Amino acid sequence: MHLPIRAVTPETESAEIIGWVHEVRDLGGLAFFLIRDRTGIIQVTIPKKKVPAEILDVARNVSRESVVRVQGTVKAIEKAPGGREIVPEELELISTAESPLPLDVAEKVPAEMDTRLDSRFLDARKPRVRAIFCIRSAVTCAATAFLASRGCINIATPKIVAAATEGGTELFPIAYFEKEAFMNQSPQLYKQMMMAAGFEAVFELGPIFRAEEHNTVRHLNEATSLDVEVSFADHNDVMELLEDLIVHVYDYVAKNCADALEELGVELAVPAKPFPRIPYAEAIEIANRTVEERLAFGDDLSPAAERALGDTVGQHYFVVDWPTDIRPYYAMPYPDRPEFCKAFDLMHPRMELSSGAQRIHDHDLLVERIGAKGLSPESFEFYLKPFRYGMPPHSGWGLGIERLVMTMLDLPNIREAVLFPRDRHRLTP
Ligand code: AMO
Repeated sequence: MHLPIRAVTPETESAEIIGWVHEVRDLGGLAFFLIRDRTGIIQVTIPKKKVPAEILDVARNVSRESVVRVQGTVKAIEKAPGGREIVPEELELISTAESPLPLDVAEKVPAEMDTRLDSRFLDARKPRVRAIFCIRSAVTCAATAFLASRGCINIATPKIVAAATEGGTELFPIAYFEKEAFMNQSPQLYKQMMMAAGFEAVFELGPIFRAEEHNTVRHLNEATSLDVEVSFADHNDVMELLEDLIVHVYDYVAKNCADALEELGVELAVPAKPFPRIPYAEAIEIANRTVEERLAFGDDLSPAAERALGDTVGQHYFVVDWPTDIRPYYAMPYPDRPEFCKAFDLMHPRMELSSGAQRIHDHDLLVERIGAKGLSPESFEFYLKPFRYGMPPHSGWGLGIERLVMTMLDLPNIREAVLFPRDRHRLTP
Protein backbone atom coordinates (compact mmCIF):
# COMPACT_ATOMS: atom_id res chain seq x y z
CA MET A 1 0.00 0.00 0.00
CA HIS A 2 1.37 3.43 -0.86
CA LEU A 3 1.73 6.09 1.82
CA PRO A 4 0.50 9.68 1.69
CA ILE A 5 3.66 11.71 1.04
CA ARG A 6 3.32 13.64 4.27
CA ALA A 7 3.45 10.37 6.22
CA VAL A 8 6.99 9.68 4.95
CA THR A 9 9.36 11.10 7.58
CA PRO A 10 13.17 11.11 7.89
CA GLU A 11 12.70 8.14 10.25
CA THR A 12 10.75 6.02 7.73
CA GLU A 13 12.88 3.15 6.42
CA SER A 14 11.24 2.36 3.11
CA ALA A 15 8.11 3.62 1.41
CA GLU A 16 5.90 3.40 -1.62
CA ILE A 17 4.36 6.64 -2.85
CA ILE A 18 2.17 7.59 -5.80
CA GLY A 19 1.94 11.12 -7.14
CA TRP A 20 2.50 13.64 -9.91
CA VAL A 21 5.97 14.63 -11.16
CA HIS A 22 6.24 18.20 -9.89
CA GLU A 23 9.77 18.93 -11.10
CA VAL A 24 12.58 17.12 -12.86
CA ARG A 25 16.25 18.05 -12.54
CA ASP A 26 19.13 16.22 -14.17
CA LEU A 27 22.58 16.90 -12.78
CA GLY A 28 24.58 14.43 -14.84
CA GLY A 29 25.33 11.60 -12.45
CA LEU A 30 22.25 12.35 -10.34
CA ALA A 31 18.65 12.95 -11.34
CA PHE A 32 16.16 14.51 -8.95
CA PHE A 33 12.41 14.37 -9.13
CA LEU A 34 9.97 16.11 -6.91
CA ILE A 35 6.82 14.01 -6.54
CA ARG A 36 3.65 15.64 -5.27
CA ASP A 37 0.38 14.34 -3.90
CA ARG A 38 -2.36 16.22 -2.07
CA THR A 39 -0.49 15.89 1.21
CA GLY A 40 2.93 17.18 0.20
CA ILE A 41 6.10 16.92 -1.86
CA ILE A 42 9.01 14.49 -1.64
CA GLN A 43 12.34 14.35 -3.44
CA VAL A 44 13.28 11.20 -5.33
CA THR A 45 17.01 10.97 -5.96
CA ILE A 46 18.36 8.69 -8.67
CA PRO A 47 22.10 7.96 -8.57
CA LYS A 48 22.32 6.93 -12.21
CA LYS A 49 25.19 4.48 -11.84
CA LYS A 50 23.64 2.65 -8.92
CA VAL A 51 20.03 2.05 -10.01
CA PRO A 52 18.73 -0.71 -12.33
CA ALA A 53 18.44 0.04 -16.07
CA GLU A 54 14.59 -0.12 -15.99
CA ILE A 55 14.50 2.75 -13.49
CA LEU A 56 16.85 4.84 -15.60
CA ASP A 57 14.72 4.13 -18.61
CA VAL A 58 11.55 5.43 -16.95
CA ALA A 59 13.41 8.35 -15.38
CA ARG A 60 14.77 9.49 -18.72
CA ASN A 61 11.37 9.56 -20.39
CA VAL A 62 9.00 10.74 -17.71
CA SER A 63 7.45 14.18 -18.27
CA ARG A 64 6.33 16.70 -15.66
CA GLU A 65 2.83 16.10 -14.25
CA SER A 66 2.86 12.41 -15.20
CA VAL A 67 1.65 10.03 -12.49
CA VAL A 68 4.34 7.72 -11.10
CA ARG A 69 4.72 5.11 -8.39
CA VAL A 70 7.97 5.00 -6.47
CA GLN A 71 9.08 2.27 -4.08
CA GLY A 72 12.39 2.76 -2.33
CA THR A 73 14.60 3.46 0.64
CA VAL A 74 14.04 6.63 2.61
CA LYS A 75 17.04 8.66 3.69
CA ALA A 76 17.21 11.67 5.98
CA ILE A 77 18.67 14.58 4.06
CA GLU A 78 18.60 18.09 5.38
CA LYS A 79 18.37 20.03 2.13
CA ALA A 80 15.39 18.14 0.68
CA PRO A 81 11.77 19.18 1.32
CA GLY A 82 10.60 17.59 4.58
CA GLY A 83 14.20 16.59 5.40
CA ARG A 84 14.02 13.26 3.53
CA GLU A 85 14.33 11.68 0.10
CA ILE A 86 13.59 8.36 -1.55
CA VAL A 87 16.15 6.39 -3.53
CA PRO A 88 14.02 4.20 -5.79
CA GLU A 89 14.12 0.44 -6.08
CA GLU A 90 11.07 0.58 -8.35
CA LEU A 91 9.82 3.42 -10.53
CA GLU A 92 6.62 2.90 -12.50
CA LEU A 93 5.07 5.30 -14.97
CA ILE A 94 1.32 5.03 -14.37
CA SER A 95 -0.01 7.80 -16.62
CA THR A 96 1.85 10.14 -18.96
CA ALA A 97 1.27 13.91 -19.17
CA GLU A 98 1.65 15.54 -22.57
CA SER A 99 4.28 18.24 -23.04
CA PRO A 100 4.24 21.16 -23.08
CA LEU A 101 1.83 21.64 -20.20
CA PRO A 102 -0.96 24.25 -20.60
CA LEU A 103 0.30 25.85 -17.38
CA ASP A 104 3.07 25.44 -14.83
CA VAL A 105 1.79 23.69 -11.73
CA ALA A 106 5.03 24.56 -9.92
CA GLU A 107 4.10 28.24 -10.55
CA LYS A 108 7.53 29.29 -11.81
CA VAL A 109 5.77 30.69 -14.87
CA PRO A 110 2.72 32.76 -13.84
CA ALA A 111 -0.54 32.16 -15.72
CA GLU A 112 -3.47 34.46 -16.50
CA MET A 113 -6.84 33.69 -14.90
CA ASP A 114 -8.31 32.52 -18.23
CA THR A 115 -5.42 30.12 -18.88
CA ARG A 116 -5.83 28.79 -15.38
CA LEU A 117 -9.57 28.30 -15.70
CA ASP A 118 -9.28 26.68 -19.14
CA SER A 119 -7.20 23.94 -17.45
CA ARG A 120 -8.72 24.13 -14.00
CA PHE A 121 -7.90 20.45 -13.27
CA LEU A 122 -4.20 21.33 -13.63
CA ASP A 123 -4.52 24.66 -11.84
CA ALA A 124 -6.17 22.88 -8.90
CA ARG A 125 -3.09 20.66 -8.56
CA LYS A 126 -1.28 23.71 -7.17
CA PRO A 127 -1.07 23.39 -3.38
CA ARG A 128 -2.19 27.02 -3.06
CA VAL A 129 -5.32 26.47 -5.13
CA ARG A 130 -6.15 23.23 -3.35
CA ALA A 131 -5.76 25.06 -0.03
CA ILE A 132 -8.54 27.47 -1.07
CA PHE A 133 -10.92 24.60 -1.79
CA CYS A 134 -9.99 22.74 1.40
CA ILE A 135 -10.92 25.90 3.29
CA ARG A 136 -14.11 26.35 1.27
CA SER A 137 -15.05 22.78 2.19
CA ALA A 138 -14.38 23.53 5.87
CA VAL A 139 -16.48 26.71 5.59
CA THR A 140 -19.54 24.94 4.17
CA CYS A 141 -19.21 21.91 6.48
CA ALA A 142 -18.84 24.14 9.57
CA ALA A 143 -21.66 26.47 8.53
CA THR A 144 -24.18 23.71 7.79
CA ALA A 145 -23.27 21.75 10.95
CA PHE A 146 -23.68 24.98 12.93
CA LEU A 147 -27.16 25.60 11.50
CA ALA A 148 -28.18 21.98 12.12
CA SER A 149 -26.97 22.38 15.73
CA ARG A 150 -29.28 25.42 16.02
CA GLY A 151 -32.26 23.27 15.01
CA CYS A 152 -32.47 24.25 11.31
CA ILE A 153 -33.76 21.60 8.90
CA ASN A 154 -31.75 21.14 5.71
CA ILE A 155 -34.05 21.53 2.71
CA ALA A 156 -33.61 21.28 -1.07
CA THR A 157 -35.78 23.46 -3.28
CA PRO A 158 -36.23 23.56 -7.07
CA LYS A 159 -33.73 25.29 -9.28
CA ILE A 160 -36.10 25.26 -12.29
CA VAL A 161 -38.92 27.66 -11.48
CA ALA A 162 -41.83 29.52 -13.02
CA ALA A 163 -41.29 33.02 -11.57
CA ALA A 164 -38.66 35.51 -10.50
CA THR A 165 -37.86 35.96 -6.83
CA GLU A 166 -35.83 39.08 -6.57
CA GLY A 167 -37.76 41.17 -9.12
CA GLY A 168 -38.28 40.73 -12.82
CA THR A 169 -34.71 41.16 -14.06
CA GLU A 170 -31.57 39.06 -14.13
CA LEU A 171 -33.27 35.76 -14.97
CA PHE A 172 -31.96 32.96 -17.16
CA PRO A 173 -34.90 31.67 -19.21
CA ILE A 174 -34.84 27.98 -20.12
CA ALA A 175 -36.95 25.78 -22.40
CA TYR A 176 -39.19 23.59 -20.22
CA PHE A 177 -41.37 21.52 -22.53
CA GLU A 178 -44.14 23.85 -23.73
CA LYS A 179 -43.81 26.28 -20.79
CA GLU A 180 -41.58 29.21 -20.02
CA ALA A 181 -39.27 28.50 -17.09
CA PHE A 182 -36.24 30.05 -15.41
CA MET A 183 -33.18 29.10 -13.39
CA ASN A 184 -33.92 30.13 -9.81
CA GLN A 185 -32.35 33.35 -8.53
CA SER A 186 -32.77 32.41 -4.88
CA PRO A 187 -34.65 29.84 -2.73
CA GLN A 188 -36.44 32.85 -1.22
CA LEU A 189 -40.07 31.93 -2.00
CA TYR A 190 -39.61 28.26 -1.15
CA LYS A 191 -37.87 28.80 2.17
CA GLN A 192 -40.69 31.17 3.14
CA MET A 193 -43.29 28.58 2.11
CA MET A 194 -41.61 26.11 4.50
CA MET A 195 -42.45 28.52 7.32
CA ALA A 196 -46.14 28.01 6.44
CA ALA A 197 -45.39 24.27 6.55
CA GLY A 198 -44.40 24.68 10.20
CA PHE A 199 -40.73 23.70 9.72
CA GLU A 200 -39.83 26.72 11.91
CA ALA A 201 -36.14 26.92 10.92
CA VAL A 202 -34.63 25.78 7.62
CA PHE A 203 -31.41 26.13 5.67
CA GLU A 204 -30.30 25.32 2.15
CA LEU A 205 -26.85 25.34 0.59
CA GLY A 206 -27.21 25.50 -3.16
CA PRO A 207 -26.71 27.32 -6.44
CA ILE A 208 -28.35 30.61 -7.36
CA PHE A 209 -28.47 31.88 -10.93
CA ARG A 210 -28.18 35.55 -11.84
CA ALA A 211 -28.16 36.73 -15.45
CA GLU A 212 -26.11 39.79 -14.56
CA GLU A 213 -24.43 41.08 -17.66
CA HIS A 214 -21.51 42.83 -16.05
CA ASN A 215 -18.23 41.06 -15.58
CA THR A 216 -16.69 41.96 -12.22
CA VAL A 217 -14.33 40.36 -9.71
CA ARG A 218 -17.21 39.84 -7.30
CA HIS A 219 -20.10 38.62 -9.43
CA LEU A 220 -20.77 35.17 -10.82
CA ASN A 221 -23.68 34.07 -12.98
CA GLU A 222 -23.90 30.90 -10.94
CA ALA A 223 -23.07 31.43 -7.27
CA THR A 224 -23.57 29.39 -4.10
CA SER A 225 -25.86 30.68 -1.41
CA LEU A 226 -26.43 29.54 2.14
CA ASP A 227 -30.04 30.44 2.82
CA VAL A 228 -31.77 30.49 6.18
CA GLU A 229 -35.37 31.16 7.25
CA VAL A 230 -36.66 31.15 10.83
CA SER A 231 -40.22 31.48 12.14
CA PHE A 232 -41.23 33.59 15.14
CA ALA A 233 -37.94 35.46 14.68
CA ASP A 234 -37.45 39.09 13.74
CA HIS A 235 -34.64 40.68 11.73
CA ASN A 236 -32.56 41.20 14.89
CA ASP A 237 -32.81 37.52 15.81
CA VAL A 238 -31.58 36.34 12.42
CA MET A 239 -28.82 38.97 12.33
CA GLU A 240 -27.57 37.49 15.60
CA LEU A 241 -27.72 34.01 14.09
CA LEU A 242 -25.73 35.20 11.07
CA GLU A 243 -23.17 36.94 13.25
CA ASP A 244 -22.78 33.78 15.37
CA LEU A 245 -22.38 31.72 12.21
CA ILE A 246 -19.66 33.98 10.77
CA VAL A 247 -17.70 33.92 14.04
CA HIS A 248 -18.13 30.14 14.34
CA VAL A 249 -16.96 29.52 10.77
CA TYR A 250 -13.89 31.76 11.12
CA ASP A 251 -13.04 30.11 14.41
CA TYR A 252 -13.50 26.63 12.90
CA VAL A 253 -11.24 27.44 9.94
CA ALA A 254 -8.60 29.02 12.21
CA LYS A 255 -8.56 25.88 14.37
CA ASN A 256 -8.88 23.21 11.69
CA CYS A 257 -7.18 24.54 8.56
CA ALA A 258 -3.78 25.66 9.88
CA ASP A 259 -1.84 24.03 7.00
CA ALA A 260 -4.06 25.43 4.26
CA LEU A 261 -3.95 28.91 5.83
CA GLU A 262 -0.17 28.71 6.02
CA GLU A 263 0.01 27.62 2.38
CA LEU A 264 -1.95 30.78 1.51
CA GLY A 265 0.00 33.01 3.90
CA VAL A 266 -3.22 34.00 5.66
CA GLU A 267 -3.29 34.86 9.35
CA LEU A 268 -6.95 34.57 10.12
CA ALA A 269 -8.37 36.98 12.68
CA VAL A 270 -11.71 35.80 14.06
CA PRO A 271 -14.12 38.77 13.93
CA ALA A 272 -15.40 40.10 17.24
CA LYS A 273 -19.09 40.22 18.15
CA PRO A 274 -21.30 42.18 18.07
CA PHE A 275 -20.84 43.55 14.56
CA PRO A 276 -21.79 47.26 14.42
CA ARG A 277 -25.33 47.98 13.15
CA ILE A 278 -25.32 51.10 10.98
CA PRO A 279 -28.66 52.54 9.83
CA TYR A 280 -28.82 53.11 6.08
CA ALA A 281 -29.20 56.90 6.49
CA GLU A 282 -26.01 57.03 8.54
CA ALA A 283 -24.19 54.75 6.08
CA ILE A 284 -24.98 57.20 3.26
CA GLU A 285 -23.64 60.05 5.36
CA ILE A 286 -20.40 58.23 6.18
CA ALA A 287 -19.88 57.25 2.54
CA ASN A 288 -20.56 60.80 1.33
CA ARG A 289 -17.71 62.12 3.46
CA THR A 290 -15.24 60.52 1.06
CA VAL A 291 -16.81 59.22 -2.15
CA GLU A 292 -16.59 61.37 -5.27
CA GLU A 293 -20.01 60.44 -6.60
CA ARG A 294 -22.22 61.49 -3.72
CA LEU A 295 -25.13 59.22 -2.91
CA ALA A 296 -28.67 60.51 -2.55
CA PHE A 297 -31.16 59.04 -0.11
CA GLY A 298 -32.71 56.03 -1.85
CA ASP A 299 -29.57 55.06 -3.79
CA ASP A 300 -28.15 51.61 -3.33
CA LEU A 301 -24.63 51.54 -1.87
CA SER A 302 -22.16 51.81 -4.75
CA PRO A 303 -18.91 49.81 -4.67
CA ALA A 304 -17.10 53.09 -3.85
CA ALA A 305 -19.53 53.74 -0.98
CA GLU A 306 -19.00 50.19 0.32
CA ARG A 307 -15.24 50.75 0.26
CA ALA A 308 -15.56 54.09 2.08
CA LEU A 309 -17.76 52.50 4.75
CA GLY A 310 -15.46 49.49 5.04
CA ASP A 311 -12.45 51.75 5.56
CA THR A 312 -14.31 53.67 8.26
CA VAL A 313 -15.75 50.67 10.12
CA GLY A 314 -12.78 48.33 9.59
CA GLN A 315 -14.62 45.09 10.42
CA HIS A 316 -17.76 43.12 9.56
CA TYR A 317 -20.86 45.28 10.05
CA PHE A 318 -24.56 45.39 9.26
CA VAL A 319 -26.36 48.12 7.33
CA VAL A 320 -29.91 48.17 8.74
CA ASP A 321 -33.17 50.13 8.32
CA TRP A 322 -33.20 50.37 4.53
CA PRO A 323 -35.67 52.47 2.55
CA THR A 324 -38.58 50.14 1.72
CA ASP A 325 -38.57 51.23 -1.91
CA ILE A 326 -35.13 49.83 -2.69
CA ARG A 327 -35.63 46.43 -1.06
CA PRO A 328 -37.55 43.45 -2.46
CA TYR A 329 -41.35 43.29 -2.03
CA TYR A 330 -41.12 40.71 0.76
CA ALA A 331 -39.21 42.98 3.22
CA MET A 332 -41.35 44.03 6.20
CA PRO A 333 -41.87 47.81 6.58
CA TYR A 334 -41.64 49.21 10.11
CA PRO A 335 -45.28 49.73 11.20
CA ASP A 336 -44.55 53.21 12.60
CA ARG A 337 -42.40 54.45 9.67
CA PRO A 338 -43.29 52.34 6.62
CA GLU A 339 -40.84 54.15 4.37
CA PHE A 340 -38.15 52.11 6.15
CA CYS A 341 -38.08 48.32 6.38
CA LYS A 342 -36.63 45.59 8.57
CA ALA A 343 -34.01 44.63 5.98
CA PHE A 344 -30.27 44.35 6.48
CA ASP A 345 -27.06 43.64 4.64
CA LEU A 346 -24.07 42.00 6.25
CA MET A 347 -20.94 43.70 4.99
CA HIS A 348 -17.29 42.73 5.02
CA PRO A 349 -15.11 45.85 4.74
CA ARG A 350 -14.56 44.87 1.08
CA MET A 351 -18.11 43.99 -0.01
CA GLU A 352 -21.61 42.74 0.79
CA LEU A 353 -21.76 39.16 2.03
CA SER A 354 -25.42 38.66 2.84
CA SER A 355 -28.88 40.21 2.57
CA GLY A 356 -31.83 39.47 4.76
CA ALA A 357 -34.97 40.82 6.36
CA GLN A 358 -37.99 40.18 8.46
CA ARG A 359 -40.59 39.25 5.85
CA ILE A 360 -44.12 40.43 5.37
CA HIS A 361 -46.38 37.63 6.61
CA ASP A 362 -49.68 39.42 5.98
CA HIS A 363 -51.20 38.26 2.69
CA ASP A 364 -52.88 41.52 1.67
CA LEU A 365 -49.87 43.68 2.43
CA LEU A 366 -47.69 41.30 0.43
CA VAL A 367 -50.03 41.48 -2.57
CA GLU A 368 -49.94 45.27 -2.31
CA ARG A 369 -46.13 45.32 -2.21
CA ILE A 370 -45.82 42.94 -5.17
CA GLY A 371 -48.12 45.25 -7.14
CA ALA A 372 -46.19 48.34 -6.03
CA LYS A 373 -43.04 46.80 -7.54
CA GLY A 374 -44.82 46.51 -10.89
CA LEU A 375 -45.10 42.71 -10.63
CA SER A 376 -48.27 40.73 -11.12
CA PRO A 377 -49.62 38.98 -8.00
CA GLU A 378 -51.21 36.30 -10.26
CA SER A 379 -47.82 34.92 -11.22
CA PHE A 380 -47.00 34.59 -7.51
CA GLU A 381 -50.17 32.65 -6.62
CA PHE A 382 -48.25 29.48 -5.60
CA TYR A 383 -46.26 31.65 -3.18
CA LEU A 384 -49.17 33.76 -1.96
CA LYS A 385 -51.45 30.79 -1.18
CA PRO A 386 -49.57 29.73 1.98
CA PHE A 387 -50.02 33.27 3.31
CA ARG A 388 -53.80 32.64 3.42
CA TYR A 389 -53.58 29.55 5.61
CA GLY A 390 -51.67 30.55 8.74
CA MET A 391 -48.27 32.03 7.93
CA PRO A 392 -46.17 32.71 11.05
CA PRO A 393 -43.98 35.83 11.30
CA HIS A 394 -40.54 34.94 9.95
CA SER A 395 -37.14 36.29 8.95
CA GLY A 396 -34.10 35.04 7.11
CA TRP A 397 -31.04 35.73 5.01
CA GLY A 398 -28.93 34.52 2.11
CA LEU A 399 -25.13 34.40 2.41
CA GLY A 400 -22.86 34.20 -0.64
CA ILE A 401 -20.35 31.40 -0.05
CA GLU A 402 -17.84 32.52 -2.69
CA ARG A 403 -17.81 36.03 -1.24
CA LEU A 404 -17.38 34.65 2.27
CA VAL A 405 -14.37 32.58 1.17
CA MET A 406 -12.99 35.38 -0.99
CA THR A 407 -13.05 37.93 1.83
CA MET A 408 -11.86 35.44 4.46
CA LEU A 409 -8.76 34.61 2.40
CA ASP A 410 -8.33 38.06 0.85
CA LEU A 411 -8.57 36.65 -2.69
CA PRO A 412 -8.46 39.28 -5.45
CA ASN A 413 -11.12 37.66 -7.67
CA ILE A 414 -14.29 35.71 -6.80
CA ARG A 415 -13.31 33.18 -9.51
CA GLU A 416 -10.53 32.01 -7.16
CA ALA A 417 -13.22 30.71 -4.80
CA VAL A 418 -15.23 28.60 -7.26
CA LEU A 419 -13.91 25.57 -9.13
CA PHE A 420 -15.63 26.11 -12.46
CA PRO A 421 -16.89 29.72 -12.58
CA ARG A 422 -19.73 30.76 -14.83
CA ASP A 423 -19.49 34.29 -16.12
CA ARG A 424 -20.61 36.16 -19.21
CA HIS A 425 -17.75 34.69 -21.25
CA ARG A 426 -17.33 31.27 -19.70
CA LEU A 427 -19.53 28.22 -20.08
CA THR A 428 -16.74 25.59 -20.09
CA PRO A 429 -15.12 23.66 -18.53
P1 AMO B 1 -29.19 38.81 -2.55
O1 AMO B 1 -29.66 38.94 -3.94
O2 AMO B 1 -28.58 40.00 -1.91
O3 AMO B 1 -30.36 38.34 -1.59
O4 AMO B 1 -28.12 37.61 -2.47
C1 AMO B 1 -27.62 37.16 -1.24
C2 AMO B 1 -26.11 37.04 -1.29
O5 AMO B 1 -25.73 36.14 -2.34
C3 AMO B 1 -24.51 36.58 -2.91
N1 AMO B 1 -24.71 36.86 -4.34
C4 AMO B 1 -23.77 36.70 -5.28
N2 AMO B 1 -22.51 36.25 -5.22
C5 AMO B 1 -21.81 36.21 -6.36
N3 AMO B 1 -22.28 36.58 -7.56
C6 AMO B 1 -23.56 37.04 -7.69
N4 AMO B 1 -24.03 37.41 -8.88
C7 AMO B 1 -24.37 37.11 -6.51
N5 AMO B 1 -25.63 37.50 -6.25
C8 AMO B 1 -25.82 37.34 -4.93
C9 AMO B 1 -24.09 37.84 -2.19
C10 AMO B 1 -25.40 38.32 -1.63
O6 AMO B 1 -25.22 39.13 -0.47
N6 AMO B 1 -33.36 36.33 -1.29
C11 AMO B 1 -32.31 37.21 -0.79
C12 AMO B 1 -31.75 36.71 0.52
C13 AMO B 1 -32.74 36.78 1.67
O7 AMO B 1 -33.33 37.84 1.89
O8 AMO B 1 -32.88 35.76 2.36
C14 AMO B 1 -31.23 37.33 -1.83
O9 AMO B 1 -31.08 36.50 -2.72
O10 AMO B 1 -23.17 37.48 -1.17
